[in-house]
Amino acid sequence: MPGILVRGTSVKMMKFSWDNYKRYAWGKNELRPLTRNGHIGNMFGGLRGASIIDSLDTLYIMGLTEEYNDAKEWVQTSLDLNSNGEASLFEVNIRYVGGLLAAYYLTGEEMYKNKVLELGEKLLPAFNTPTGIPRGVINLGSGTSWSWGWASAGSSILAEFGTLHLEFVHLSELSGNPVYTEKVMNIRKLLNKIEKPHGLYPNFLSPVSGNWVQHHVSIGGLGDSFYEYLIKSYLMSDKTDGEAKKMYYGAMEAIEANLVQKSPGGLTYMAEWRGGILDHKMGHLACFSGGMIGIGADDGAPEKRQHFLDLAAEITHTCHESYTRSATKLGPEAFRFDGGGEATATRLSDRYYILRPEVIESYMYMWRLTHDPKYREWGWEAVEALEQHCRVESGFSGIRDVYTMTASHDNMQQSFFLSETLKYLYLLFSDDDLLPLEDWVFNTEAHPLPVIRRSCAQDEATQDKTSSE
Ligand code: DMJ
Repeated sequence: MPGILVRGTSVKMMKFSWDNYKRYAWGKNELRPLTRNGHIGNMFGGLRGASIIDSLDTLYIMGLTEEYNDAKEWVQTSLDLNSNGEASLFEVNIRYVGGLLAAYYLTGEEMYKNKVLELGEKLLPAFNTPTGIPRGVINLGSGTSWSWGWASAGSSILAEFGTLHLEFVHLSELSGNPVYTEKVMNIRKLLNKIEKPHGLYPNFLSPVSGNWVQHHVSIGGLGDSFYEYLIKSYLMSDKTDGEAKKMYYGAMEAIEANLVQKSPGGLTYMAEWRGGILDHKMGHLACFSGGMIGIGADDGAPEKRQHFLDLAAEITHTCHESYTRSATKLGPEAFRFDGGGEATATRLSDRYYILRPEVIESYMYMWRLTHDPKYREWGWEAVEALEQHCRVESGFSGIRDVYTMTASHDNMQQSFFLSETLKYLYLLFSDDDLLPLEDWVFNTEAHPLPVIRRSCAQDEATQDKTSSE
C-alpha cells in the first residue's frame, strides 16, 4: 500500500474523529461516540476542550486548515484557565501545556504562548512540598495539592513527576523565568542522588521524605515516561544535558540487567520487578520503549549502538506480536509470558484496547531509524484493524476485548487518539523531513517541541552579557 494513500487514510480518520467530536461534544474533553455526547471526567480540574488542545498540532500538520481554524478560535474565545477543580498535574502538563506549546512553536501565534504561560504559573504550587517533588493532584484555583488516594502512603508517582521536564524547560525558555527549569532540575537532582535498588527507579516516592515508598519497577504504567523524558531531555538540549544522558544510559543498563527477558518462543520483553521478583507481564504502555531505545541508540557507547537498535527492533516486534496474536489484530492492555501463553492477555481484565498509540509510536520511530518496510506494513495492519473494529457511526471507540470479533465498544474516543495515534500514523507514512527527529522531540502526548539549539542559547547568553555591560 503506497505511503501517500495511507497518509490520506490517516487524514480521513482524523477528520472523521474531529467532525464527530465537533458535532456532538464540542468544548467537552472527549467524545462519547455511541451515545453521541461529550465526556468531561475529572482529570483536568475543570479545564475543558482536551480533545481540542490535543488536536491543534495534528490538524495543523495534516493541513486540515478549516478544522485547525475552528480549534484555534475555540482556544482564543473559550479556553477558560480560571477553573477551580482538582487536576492531575501530569495530565494537564502533557496534554494542555504540551499541546499549547506545540501549537505555538508550529504556528508562531502569540495567543498560544500567552495561554500556556498563564497555565504554567498555575501549576507551580504543586511543587511546594518538603522535597520539591510535586504531588499528583492540584487544585488549579487555590493551588492546594495532594497525593492520589490510591498511591501508597501519600507517595508521588515516578511517571508523573518525572514527565514534566520537556514542557517546563520550554516554559522557562518562553517566559524568560528560570523557575520552571529550577523545579524540574531539582526533581532530577534528587533522583540522581538517591540510592537505587540495583540501579532501578521504583515507581513510588514520598514527596515528604524523598525516599522510595515501594520497590515496584515498571517500564509500563507508573514508570514509563520518566525514562522517555531522560533521553528526550538530552536530545532536546541539543545533546548538552549530560546529566540526563548519564541517568538514561545508567537506567538502561539496570533495565537490561534486571527486566529484559527472552521468552521460550524467542520474544524479547520487559518484565516488571517487585522487590526482586519478576512479573512476566508487559503493558501496552511499555510498548513505547521500542521507539525510545531506538532514538537513544546513536548516543550510547559506540560498542552498544547496534545492540540498542537490535533491542529496539526486538521489543517492537514483540509488541507487534501482541497485535497479530489477537482476533482483531489490535493489542490488549497487558500481555503475559507465563501461564503457557506468549504476548497474549491471560486475564479477562487485560483484554481491552482503548485506542492507545504506543505500538504505532514505536513503528514510526523504527521506520525513521531503519526504513525497514515492515514497519509501514504493520502500521497499515493497525489502520485496517482500527477501521474494522473501532470505527462506529459517530467516531472511533475503544473495544473491551481484542480477542473477540463481535466488538463491544467502550463508548470513548480518547483525546490521545487524535494527538498521538493518528499523528504517529500520519508521520509513519510521511517523508522524514516532516518534523525531522534532529530538530524536534515529541512529548509523551506526541506534541512536538523544538530542540533548543546550543548556538541560540549561546547567542542569547552573549547578547544578554553584551547588553548588561
Ligand atoms: C497518553 O496520555 C500518553 O502517551 C501517556 O504517556 C500514557 N498514556 C496515554 C496514551 O496511552
